[in-house]
Amino acid sequence: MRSDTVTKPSIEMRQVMFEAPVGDDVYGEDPTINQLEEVAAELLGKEAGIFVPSGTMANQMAILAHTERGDEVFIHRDSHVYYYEGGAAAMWSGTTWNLLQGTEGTPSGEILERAIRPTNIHHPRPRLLSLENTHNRAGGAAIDLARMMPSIDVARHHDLLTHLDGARLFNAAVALGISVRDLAAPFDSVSVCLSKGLGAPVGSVLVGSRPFIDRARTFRKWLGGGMRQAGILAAAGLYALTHNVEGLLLDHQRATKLAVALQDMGCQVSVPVTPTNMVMVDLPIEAETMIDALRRYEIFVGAMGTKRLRLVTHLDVDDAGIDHTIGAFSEIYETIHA
Ligand code: TLP
Repeated sequence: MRSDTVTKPSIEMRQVMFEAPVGDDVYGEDPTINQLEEVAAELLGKEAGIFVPSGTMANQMAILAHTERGDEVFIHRDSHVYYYEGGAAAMWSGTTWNLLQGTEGTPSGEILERAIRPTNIHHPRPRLLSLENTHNRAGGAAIDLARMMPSIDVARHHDLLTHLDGARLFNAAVALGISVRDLAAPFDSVSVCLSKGLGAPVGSVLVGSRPFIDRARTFRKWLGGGMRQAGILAAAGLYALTHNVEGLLLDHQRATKLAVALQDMGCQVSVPVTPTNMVMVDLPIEAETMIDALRRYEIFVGAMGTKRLRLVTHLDVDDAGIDHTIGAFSEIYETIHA
């Protein structure tokens, strides 16, 4: 339960990977990659898509393709792009970053409005707003359009472009009961991951307008992300998009069952407005101590702060796994309180 990135490809997924027609994608000749890029773009309501090895690379390419050196990027201080990607997008693009606040990783229109300075030789050119859905550090919070739109409207008013880190956009769509296409609609570009809850071993897709994707393709090459017969991987992504979206609901239900059981035994669980497949637990002890204790039960979880744990449900966590985790927490908490 460290992450939904740990899923192993199923036998059926491996079978389609085995059978995938392939070619050299740097020449644009891999039929399976071409198909995945078309399917993803269509699904997300954009003109074109590009297959990349990771969500991190997709976000870096988006920021590179939207900006010029010296431009200003507006982003929440808890966003994955800022917090967990080594500062890479700022480093490659030479942009300056304005870090925003806001509940569940989402700045309000007012917060963004206050952060944008007037056009003036002293200020960088305000250029890009980057948001995230679901929001990882906000505990997998799915953010509906009503909460996304105020800052997007402000961004548009100031001629800013918009990017969405939609690593788990399918989780958001399932939790909110709205299509990924609708959630993606207000954004100029969207990155989605196939290798998280959707269960593919590798891969993300970045979508946007045709000229934007053409430009992003150059940056993928720069970053070393031009792969060759990677249709084997794209086949897993296509399988994931066809077979593994509906099942996300089960992951969410299991996360809720876990959250409720932990709350009932007195654990401090922080629950987002619209939760998905993550459970954040604030502990009375150091997270590392709890991680070691859970490891003895063969339960693997990660820290999201010195005293905060993150547990993530996914395809490879079943009901028995949830029950086992609840039992382990109960025993460990008894010893803490003894
Ligand atoms: N997140 C990972 C870790 O890096 C924290 C995880 O286990 O959750 N955007 C978001 C919102 C993400 O959560 C992640 C991965 C990425 C981008 C990056 O994806 P990859 O790992 O494919 O580069």
